Amino acid sequence: MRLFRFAPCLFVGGLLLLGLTLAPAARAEVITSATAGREEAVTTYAPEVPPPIARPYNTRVVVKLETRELTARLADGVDYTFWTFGGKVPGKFIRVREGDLVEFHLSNHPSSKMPHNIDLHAVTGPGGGAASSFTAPGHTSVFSFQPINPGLYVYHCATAPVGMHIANGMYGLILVEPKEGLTEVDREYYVMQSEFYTRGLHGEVGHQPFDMAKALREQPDYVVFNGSVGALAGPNALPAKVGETVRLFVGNAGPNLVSSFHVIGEIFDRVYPEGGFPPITNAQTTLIPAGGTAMVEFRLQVPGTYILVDHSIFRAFNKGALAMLKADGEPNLTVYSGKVLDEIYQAEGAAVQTTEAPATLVVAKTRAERIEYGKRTYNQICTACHQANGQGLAGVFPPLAASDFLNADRPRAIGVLINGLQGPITVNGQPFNSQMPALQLSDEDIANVLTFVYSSWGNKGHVVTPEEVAKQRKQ
Ligand code: HEC
Ligand SMILES: [Cu+2]
Repeated sequence: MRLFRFAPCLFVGGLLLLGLTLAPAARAEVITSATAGREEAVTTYAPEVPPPIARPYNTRVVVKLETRELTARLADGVDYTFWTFGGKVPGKFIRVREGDLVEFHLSNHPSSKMPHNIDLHAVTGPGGGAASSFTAPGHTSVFSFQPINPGLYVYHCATAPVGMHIANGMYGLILVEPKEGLTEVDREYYVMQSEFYTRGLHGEVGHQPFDMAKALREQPDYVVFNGSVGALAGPNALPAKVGETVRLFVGNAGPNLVSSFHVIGEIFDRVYPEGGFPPITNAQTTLIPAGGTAMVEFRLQVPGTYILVDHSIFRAFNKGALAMLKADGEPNLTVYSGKVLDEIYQAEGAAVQTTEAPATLVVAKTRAERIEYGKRTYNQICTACHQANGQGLAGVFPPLAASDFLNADRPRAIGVLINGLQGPITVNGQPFNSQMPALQLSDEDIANVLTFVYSSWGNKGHVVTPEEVAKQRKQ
């Protein structure tokens, strides 16, 4: 039965390839004649994933993807000119069934400056489709392939200079569902790691061009999930509920780095290493090669915010490789008492103490700018511990919102930001005895972030200046 349905597809596939060399009228006819058993693929932008494939047979699946070059946000205050599959980074998620016949249409938007193509790792054949899909601006290429091996695969542009096309954002994932399907889960999400090499340092504001020298040295300024710093953090955290099972389709585009993918506070019940089969069980961190994938599954037993990181940890806390999954639901105090903290503390606690001020990247000219830049620093660095609205975390991180400790003594607060803080303190009547690391912020950054904190959440509204911080640093 299956074979019977499938055989005409192969035949039509052959015709299609042949059709490409024919005149336009003949080509149109060949493609329409294939409409029996033909459907258009559902494709989605990250973090969404197309629904599981319900049909128990193979068919011809039409995938249409458009390459586009556009300028968008890489981090707060930082723009980058991305080259994309589908207008966003990462490119659209494609889902097909093992044994289907994929009719691939790659269109390059007329406004593009570059030709582009696609190499899908799910393709068996030289170049993974690259040569057949080489497409000039304002053109469309069509080719077909049969995804023979089930698994989760990376696709990327492979037009020279290949590294540059990938570095600029040209990648995505294609899932080849096994014939028997994947196990049922409550939620599926699409997460893809990649690096960006910018002329300016991490956080330097304005439009940042690609830096080839840094790419060659493999020293990215940004390592991110889903194309920008914070794409999956704070209000963009992935939602879930306690009791649900979650499957993450995780890709690593590189172009250079290997990812040590980890979810802080979760253990992967199952990992499909390298996006293949069968799964392994009970893994904490999974290695995802550049140009590779993993599928990870876990059940949520405890509510809270789970932080997705590349456990090469400076990438997470200093370069952007940090995403969040927020699980709502009832606490389970047996599984987790709420008193013990995961690795954020250890990793950050390992920071080296220093009294030297690092270079300043942005200089605020007005109080409003100080607050704006300070808010960015807060969201990048402080939220992980003091939480989004400065409410802190009972017993672990003191509140910054309406904090009597903060408001009572400004030089002392500046000192906390310069040197970190350790030992017992009392904030708003609650005792804390843990450690805040020295965060190596510049005088300007400390002035900005404290001005922001002082102007927020019921605090007293002081403006802190870099001069004041410099004076404090000398003591
Ligand atoms: C890695 C977690 C962590 C990060 C990141 C962090 N802090 Fe803290 N912070 C702490 C802890 C823990 C304490 C309490 C230390 C103690 O118990 O002695 C603290 C104490 C403080 C205090 C004094 C107590 C209070 O509530 O007023 C201030 C002010 C403060 N932090 C500001 C900041 C700011 C601003 C940032 C971002 C630039 C920041 N912290 C980043 C963990 C952190
Ligand atoms: Cu390209």
